[in-house]
Amino acid sequence: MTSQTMPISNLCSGRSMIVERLSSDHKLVSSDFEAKKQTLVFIDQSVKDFMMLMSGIQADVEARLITASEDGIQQITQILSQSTSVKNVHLIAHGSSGSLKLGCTELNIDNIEEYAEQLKNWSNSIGGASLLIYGCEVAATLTGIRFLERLHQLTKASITASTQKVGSSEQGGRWQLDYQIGQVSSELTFLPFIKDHYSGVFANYNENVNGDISDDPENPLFLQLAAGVNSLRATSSAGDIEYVTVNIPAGFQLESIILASYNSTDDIAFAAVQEGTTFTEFGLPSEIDVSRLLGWSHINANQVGTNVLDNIGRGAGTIGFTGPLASGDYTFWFQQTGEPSTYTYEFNVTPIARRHQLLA
Ligand SMILES: [Ca+2]
Ligand SMILES: [Ca+2]
Repeated sequence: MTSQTMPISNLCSGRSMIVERLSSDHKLVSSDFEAKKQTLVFIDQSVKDFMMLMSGIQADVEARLITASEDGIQQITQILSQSTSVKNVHLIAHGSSGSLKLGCTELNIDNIEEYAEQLKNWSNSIGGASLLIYGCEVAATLTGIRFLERLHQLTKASITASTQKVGSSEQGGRWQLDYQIGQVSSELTFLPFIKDHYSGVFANYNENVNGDISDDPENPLFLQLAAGVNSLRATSSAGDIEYVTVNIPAGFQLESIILASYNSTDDIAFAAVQEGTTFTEFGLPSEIDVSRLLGWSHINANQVGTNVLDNIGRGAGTIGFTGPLASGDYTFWFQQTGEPSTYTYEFNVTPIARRHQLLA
């Protein structure tokens, strides 16, 4: 099973108070949105520094936040239904080949027909207009092109997207979109300081697109986690190991790791974690010093849809932990020693200080 086939409701729970407040604050600022604004920008709350992006939008452009805890397609459909003179719509969200993460849903080649009615409604406001998709590699591979062609048929919008990473050049990204269906004239609507100072790229990690995750415990793949859902899709079998360092930014916590999919005939995969940017304990379980692990757990299909972070924290003989992981660097070791297994982990990052403040 892939994440595309997961019931959408699994991910759309727990409306975030802080996000709701940010969202409504922004609506107050932009309550003068009327027909005269012709460009509408949707920014998914899970992209890095989304508030910096919101603040970097040009004055003649309307920006709306897609909140992480709700169905993004529904949010966009609702806002577009109130917009009659839009000429350009920009979507800024995490992407991968033929896939866009919008709120708590992922719109992709496998589920686009489930959203066909809503996407057809978009054509009432953006039919003949331009849809600019700023998500990494959405147009990459034949899958990406098929996805965009179907999106074009349903929305009747001209579409432009990228075959490459989008965002900071320091992260290998670029701001120009290089794939186009129909005539698209609009430029990126950010103020110049965003291009100079924004440090993120709009990507999730998918081994099918981005390549095998590092087998070297001293040089793991590095992933900068952002607020919201960060997904990691990997395939491993005998001999293939995935080492990945994640950074949880200050002020945020890793609230959960949901096993979103697990495809294998073999149920003995596992996950382990240590603090820091390398993994020091590797080898057969009998050879490693388990007491140096922060935690570990077997991973199997029965855990799909559940939070495996809790299981990892209860690993026998480890340092152990309960509840969310605080900000900092952590290195994960994911492996399947038997049959080829494809799995997707979703790292859910939430703000801490503000949340405590709201609950107090
Ligand atoms: Ca690997
Ligand atoms: Ca792999």
